[in-house]
Amino acid sequence: MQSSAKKLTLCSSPNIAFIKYWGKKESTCDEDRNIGLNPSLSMTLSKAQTKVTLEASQNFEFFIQDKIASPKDQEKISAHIKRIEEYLQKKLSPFKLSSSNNFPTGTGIASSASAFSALTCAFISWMEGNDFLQKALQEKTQDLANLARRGSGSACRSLHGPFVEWNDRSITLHKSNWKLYDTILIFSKTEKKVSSTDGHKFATLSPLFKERLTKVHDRIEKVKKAISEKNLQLLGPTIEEEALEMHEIMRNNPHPVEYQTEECKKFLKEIQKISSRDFYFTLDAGPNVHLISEKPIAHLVKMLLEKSSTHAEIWEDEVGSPLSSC
Ligand code: 2P0
Repeated sequence: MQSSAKKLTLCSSPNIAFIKYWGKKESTCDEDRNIGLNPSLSMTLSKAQTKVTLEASQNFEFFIQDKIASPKDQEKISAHIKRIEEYLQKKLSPFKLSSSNNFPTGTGIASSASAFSALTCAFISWMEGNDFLQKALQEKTQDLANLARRGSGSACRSLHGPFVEWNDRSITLHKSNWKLYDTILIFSKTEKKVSSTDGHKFATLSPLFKERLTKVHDRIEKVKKAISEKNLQLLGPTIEEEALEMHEIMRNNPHPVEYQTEECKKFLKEIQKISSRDFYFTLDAGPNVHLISEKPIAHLVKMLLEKSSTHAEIWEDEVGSPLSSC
């Protein structure tokens, strides 16, 4: 992180959920926004990043990917500024905000998580300085998680790493030096047709949703055990089951949504044919496949793409800590 009186730059990475936040509690006030109906657990990435720069200005100005933010995004950012002002009990002095991702946005790499994690930290640091922010991340962990969560639920898991569990209004950090890689196959860069916010609402309407809630607890325990034992053979099948179930809930729904493209489905079929694997897939709300492994596998992935006659851009990422230097 770099900062001076006039300018501050800060980066945060997305996270990939091993156990998904998909379906949220109803809320009647901002404090209750974006609370999952079940606990979730994710791995924070490191190479994909949202970079936020704040520079002193006469007025608040917001730019995303070098363009003036849309009215909808302006509204979301303004609401977040208000949350931070309420928390710090002071008005933020005006700034020009520039936010940019170094990875494709809205395609299944969770850009809202890294964006609202970065914004939360940047706004706090803008007013109180980096030392205050670093201390708050350690000593006011839950306060900051709840602020980020109100911007976008999954953002509370991007404030820390390497593995973060989120349950209702609190997060638990799972420290580990397990080196995991996430090789992301970008089958489509088209923005998804149904936003996550709508997807969350639809999820609870699926006839499969109630049963899912009975299974999540066991799965999360398996994932925690796998992390503590560095046991990929336990982690892998659990996260695959979880990802496939989430996509089934999306399809089997009064508002059916198919996030997977034909190429994505074809590729998934191809890898499921492999009898013993040392890499496992998970999916976000999009057509892109995240392959989790203990070593880099881009060379193998290229061969598998050829074998299944599918095409995808490859993004090689790995487990990381949050707020890494930009
Ligand atoms: C997750 N996703 O756990 C799940 C899996 C997508 C699929 O969290 O409405 O962008 O801003 O709270 O955090 C995407 O949902 O939704 C998400 P909001 P968010 O990562």
